[in-house]
Amino acid sequence: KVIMTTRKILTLTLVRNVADEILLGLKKRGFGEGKWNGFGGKVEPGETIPQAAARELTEECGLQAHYLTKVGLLDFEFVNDPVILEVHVFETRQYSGTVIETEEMCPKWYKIEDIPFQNMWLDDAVWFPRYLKGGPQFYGYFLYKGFDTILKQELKSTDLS
Ligand code: 6OG
Repeated sequence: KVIMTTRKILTLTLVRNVADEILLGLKKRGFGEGKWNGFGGKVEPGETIPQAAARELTEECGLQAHYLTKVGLLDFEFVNDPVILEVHVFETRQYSGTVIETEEMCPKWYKIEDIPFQNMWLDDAVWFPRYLKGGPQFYGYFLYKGFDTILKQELKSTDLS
């Protein structure tokens, strides 16, 4: 049996402030509703991936990123779903603007030790510690069955160049 898969390219941006806190948003609607996450969404035609990351950040929390660093790449598969989500993870520490609540997200700064993993995607508990440690870029693969079970996972260092 031949199974065709398609990739959906998404961004996910983590904002760090000078106090080393991280900005997360509580997703108010759509995919991942009710979960805390970084900011991001689908890359649109004619747009580069970093452009999409910057646009989504502004749309979802009001901030303008002046500098985005690629920190990781995550692939998500769901059992019985041919769509693979390819999520490009960025960090910004240089940004301007005022954090605002939007239709999509309710943003809040978190101290590193208070990150609400219980109310986030399960994969976050796996790759966030690696991200927070700094160091090399990471690649993660997660096979979900539904939204609450991870059947397979992989996390390794990589060079996204
Ligand atoms: P919209 O569909 O709202 O973008 N995203 C995930 N993030 C984590 N941490 N884990 C997952 O596990 C995710 N699946 C998707 C990518 C969805 C946003 O949610 C992220 C986008 O930033 C399955 O446009």
